Amino acid sequence: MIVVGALVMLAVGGVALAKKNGPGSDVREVRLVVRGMTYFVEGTTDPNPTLRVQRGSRLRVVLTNDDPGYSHNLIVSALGIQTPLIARGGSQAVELTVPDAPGVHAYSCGPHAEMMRGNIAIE
Ligand SMILES: [Cu+2]
Repeated sequence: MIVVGALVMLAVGGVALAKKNGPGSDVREVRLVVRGMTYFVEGTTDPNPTLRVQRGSRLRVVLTNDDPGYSHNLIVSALGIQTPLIARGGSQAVELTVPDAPGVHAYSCGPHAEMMRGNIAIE
């Protein structure tokens, strides 16, 4: 069950994650939007931001493609994430349990990894 809660700002340098509070629900959601061959956290302007997540937590990542003419995906090999390629206007969600081990891992877009890449920091 998912209950929409308040938007919570994490540590400085991190990103806004929507924390969903409710009975039996502690999933944090990060919403990524692709524009101009670049990942953004929805509602922010920091390109290819470092995504900060808590070890052992439940995480939902929603990727939306708002980039005319190009299909994109999201790959985080270390976390076993690989979405299908998404055409403009499409979106895909993945939900996972973050490993219970701090570390920094790369994320990227398969076809455009040279431009579309960043880090996910498990803290
Ligand atoms: Cu791409």
